Amino acid sequence: MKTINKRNACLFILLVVVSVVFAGCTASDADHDHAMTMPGKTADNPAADYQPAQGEVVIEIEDFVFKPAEVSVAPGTKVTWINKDEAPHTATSNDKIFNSGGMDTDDKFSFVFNDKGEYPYFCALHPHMKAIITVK
Ligand SMILES: [Cu+2]
Repeated sequence: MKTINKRNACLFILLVVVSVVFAGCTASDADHDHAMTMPGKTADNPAADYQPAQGEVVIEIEDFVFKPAEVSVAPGTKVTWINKDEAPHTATSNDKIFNSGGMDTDDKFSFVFNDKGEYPYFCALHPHMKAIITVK
């Protein structure tokens, strides 16, 4: 009887240890999943702390580059630029259809593209920064 109790106690401790280890793993996995599925933090969304509306397209300005530089959208799509650089930038349409004006760090500018066509644009402060929106 005494032996069995000892054995049961050992099994119980083993079970507790296994449970704690398992729970620890599960908890950290859950945290990891949670971080990965938080809105605006998915890998293909460059704007980590911005939560775009459904169908909205986000273009991040980073390291003096529009990312992505070429975007195709359906008519009626809202496009939002976010400046992630320390330096100010603009999103300025070649054809003067839209112009963000100067955007400081984390500033945003949105434009809804209703008409099909090609909309090349650049940064008025750094004209070598070029990109294009295609609406089709
Ligand atoms: Cu710029």
